[in-house]
Amino acid sequence: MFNLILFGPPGAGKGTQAIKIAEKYNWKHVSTGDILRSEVANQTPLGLEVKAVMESGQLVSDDLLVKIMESVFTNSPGVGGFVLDGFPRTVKQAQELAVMLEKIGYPVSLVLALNVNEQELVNRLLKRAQEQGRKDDTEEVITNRLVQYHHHTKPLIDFYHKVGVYEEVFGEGSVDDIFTKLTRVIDRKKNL
Ligand code: B4P
Repeated sequence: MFNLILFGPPGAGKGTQAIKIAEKYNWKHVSTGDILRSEVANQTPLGLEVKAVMESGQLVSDDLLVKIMESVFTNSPGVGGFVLDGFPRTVKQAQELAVMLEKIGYPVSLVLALNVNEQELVNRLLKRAQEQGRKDDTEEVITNRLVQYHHHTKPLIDFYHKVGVYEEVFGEGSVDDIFTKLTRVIDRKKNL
C-alpha cells in the first residue's frame, strides 16, 4: 500500500493535484477540507460545530480530525493506496497518523510538497473566491489561513524530513506540468 501525503500551504494546488493522482494510480483521495465542507453543507452536528472555525480560517481541532481519519481508515478495506490532501496539518495530527497507519501496517510512503510563492497563493484563492464564493477565500481569512499554516503546519516539513520521506516540487506553472513532475517522484518512490 502506498500512503502519499500531498503537502503545502492553502492554495498550493493540493486538491487539484490529489484528484489527478488518485485517478492515475487508483488510490483513495481523502480531502479533510472536502469532508468538513460537506458536513457544514449538510448541517450535521459536526458541521455546525466546525462552521465558524472554518469560516475564520482557523484549524479545526486535532481531536475531531483524528476521529474523522480513524473512520476513513476503518471504512476503506482493500484500498491500494491513499492520497491524503490537507491532513495532517499539525505535528499532533502527524503523530496520530503514524499510530493509525501502524495499525494497518503501512507507514507514510512519501510527503510531496507543492512549493508556491505567497503572492501567487493569495492570487489563486482570490480568483477562486470570484468563481466559487467559498466563505474562507476572502482576503482577511486567506491571511489568517497563511498565518495558521506558518504557525501550525510548516513544522511538519522538519518532522517528515527527519522521517526521511519529504520531497518538494515547484508548484507554479500549468496543472499538467506540475502533475508530470509529481508523478515522476511518485514513480521513483514506488519502484524503490
Ligand atoms: P482545504 O480544503 O484543505 O483548503 P486549501 O488548503 O485552500 O486547498 P488546496 O491547497 O487544496 O487548494 P486547491 O488545490 O483547491 O482546507 C480548508 C479548511 O478546512 C482549513 O482552513 C481548515 O479550517 C479546515 N481543515 C481541513 N483539514 C484540516 C486539518 N487536517 N486540520 C484542521 N483543520 C482542517 O487550489 C486552490 C486554487 O488554486 C483553486 O482555485 C485551483 O483551481 C487553483 N490552482 C491549482 N493549481 C493551480 C495552478 N497550477 N495554477 C494556477 N491555479 C491553480
